[in-house]
Amino acid sequence: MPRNSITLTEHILKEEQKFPKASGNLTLLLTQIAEAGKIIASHVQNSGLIDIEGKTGKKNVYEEEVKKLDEFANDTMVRVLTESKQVFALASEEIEKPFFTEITKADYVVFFDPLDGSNNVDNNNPLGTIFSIYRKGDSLLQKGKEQVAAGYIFYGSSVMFVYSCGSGVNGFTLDPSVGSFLLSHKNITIPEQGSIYGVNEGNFNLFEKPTQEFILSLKKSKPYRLRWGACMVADVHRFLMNGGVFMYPKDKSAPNGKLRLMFEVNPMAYIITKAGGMALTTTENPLEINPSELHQRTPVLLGSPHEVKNFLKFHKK
Ligand code: FBP
Repeated sequence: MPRNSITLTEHILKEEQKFPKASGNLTLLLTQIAEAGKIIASHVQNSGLIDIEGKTGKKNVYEEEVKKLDEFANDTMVRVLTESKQVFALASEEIEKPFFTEITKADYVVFFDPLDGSNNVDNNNPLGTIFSIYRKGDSLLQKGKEQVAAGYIFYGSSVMFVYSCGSGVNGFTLDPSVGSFLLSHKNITIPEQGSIYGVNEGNFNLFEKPTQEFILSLKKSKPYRLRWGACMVADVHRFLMNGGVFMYPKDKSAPNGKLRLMFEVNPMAYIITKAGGMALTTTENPLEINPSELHQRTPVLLGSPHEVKNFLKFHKK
């Protein structure tokens, strides 16, 4: 295939040159995360052929069963981030406590969900890795708006690396014949309005009344259709590209929702807002939340401005 697209590394280096004082450390960190994504992708795509399916018999901090692929993805991210020498501390959704690398001169703190979409492991449905990068500060936990970069690797029909360093969102597709991520979706902008919505409708009867009324309003107004892949990376990528709204609201059994602020909601809200979309917890901007716990959960709704503003109207009535 003629290589008329620039590689991820070339793109990041070009972006870095816009900042004369840039040290190149963030470039190295991002390219290493992409390398980890390639390693995880190769195991995800061969998981039926190598002994990496099934459960480890262990439980994570949320008392969820840890799959072999979860553990492999986590170990890969920890190893690659540590070896990059750019990470002062790292925190994984799969590990209870943060890990300080003892590289005291390193500038960055990285939060990551090594394998998002655990319900899709072992049944060949989409999976992802989510990462969120902060400059180290006085506290490990910072507001999501302080992120210096965030993104995800999407293990779907193709493998994509989607990220932002604050000025625009760009998507790269892995060319397996070259082994590089090539620029395929330049400066992604979310449509102002969409025609799909994503939510686990199985929880409908547990949602707050305004949330139920919002969802019913989407069903009434043609042509909204429901799309739910049970993998935040895959679902949010769909809304980033096509417009519409992704929801994991609070409900009677989960008053703080299911998804984690530091590992899932902040990075995905960062991407969606840098692409011109909006994000809410229920009525607040998740990127403004002052985190109190590493593994805290938050309700989340994000996507096109039209739908997000409409949701807010139902909750402000
Ligand atoms: P994991 O971190 O355990 O994968 O849970 C997060 C997640 O899989 C999201 O990726 C997805 O949006 C959501 O849970 C699906 O939840 P449900 O199983 O209720 O549809």
